[in-house]
Amino acid sequence: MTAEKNGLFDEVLKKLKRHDSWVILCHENPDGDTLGSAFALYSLGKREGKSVMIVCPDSLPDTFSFFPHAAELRVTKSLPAGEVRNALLAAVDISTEKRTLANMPELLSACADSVNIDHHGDNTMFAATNLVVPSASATAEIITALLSAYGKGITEGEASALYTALVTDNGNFRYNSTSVESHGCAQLLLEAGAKPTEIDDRINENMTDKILRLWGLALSRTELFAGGKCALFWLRGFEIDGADADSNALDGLINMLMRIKGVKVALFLAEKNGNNKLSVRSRAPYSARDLASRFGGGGHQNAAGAKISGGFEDTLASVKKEAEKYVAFGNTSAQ
Ligand SMILES: [Mn+2]
Repeated sequence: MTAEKNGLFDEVLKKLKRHDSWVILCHENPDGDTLGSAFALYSLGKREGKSVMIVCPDSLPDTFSFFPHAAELRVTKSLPAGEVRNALLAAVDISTEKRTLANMPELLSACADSVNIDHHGDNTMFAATNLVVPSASATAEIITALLSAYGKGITEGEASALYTALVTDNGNFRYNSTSVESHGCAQLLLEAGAKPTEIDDRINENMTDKILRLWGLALSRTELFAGGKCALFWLRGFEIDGADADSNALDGLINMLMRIKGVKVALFLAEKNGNNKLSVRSRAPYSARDLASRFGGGGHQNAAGAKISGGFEDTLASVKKEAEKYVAFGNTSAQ
């Protein structure tokens, strides 16, 4: 598996074995990958009798409440430095220290040691050891390899969490990140007891009618521009709140835009807590990451996002304008 070929794989494995205390971090607005990968690691730590903590700045979406030890997630925006003093800080699926606890600089210097386990190509390499494998379709591939190499097996609960993480990040093996290694990882997880149909029922066939109607509202606003290469829709904060949407209720919605024939760049603007969250998807030759970076964001080549402050209407107009320019001029700076 690719992850094992990374020169830092063994170093991370040694650090996990050496430290008796792990503080595992997830990213904000947590998705299946950060949570499934982190809970699998947390469960291994528990089995090994380590002192483990799993921390996320935002709460656990209901969909993932079947993960092992799900009720033990500590939801907080920051941690007292004293709580990490003797611990290995393990960041899971976090591309930048800005996407997790607010006092990361303090925690990184206070902790006994730190590892950063991730697959984002634009990872800022903020930890002491940065095991970043951009070819992995999910951080779950790296965590699965670590658990296998650790030598204590993978439980059925861990396999279910990791399989969820894997398929939510690679779109059920549809995205171009899907590789031989993704399927190799799935094989290991199925052998360890993961049940694809049960997991799919939990994560994809589990929507409330309110959320389905919210998706419908967004879909009804679909707008094509830039000669049909760009597609966009949007949702206001009160609409999202009115549907009791939690942080993953809108996951996958943007992909509906990519189903339109000829669309190369999809954009979804959602208002959240007075801020604007932009999601971007792309097909070659366009880069979602490049476009998101124009708004201070980042992510993967074909799936990225940005947080944009300012009024909703103005932000929507500037997103459209910037996307139009980007598609017209591509990666050149000719604007
Ligand atoms: Mn991921």
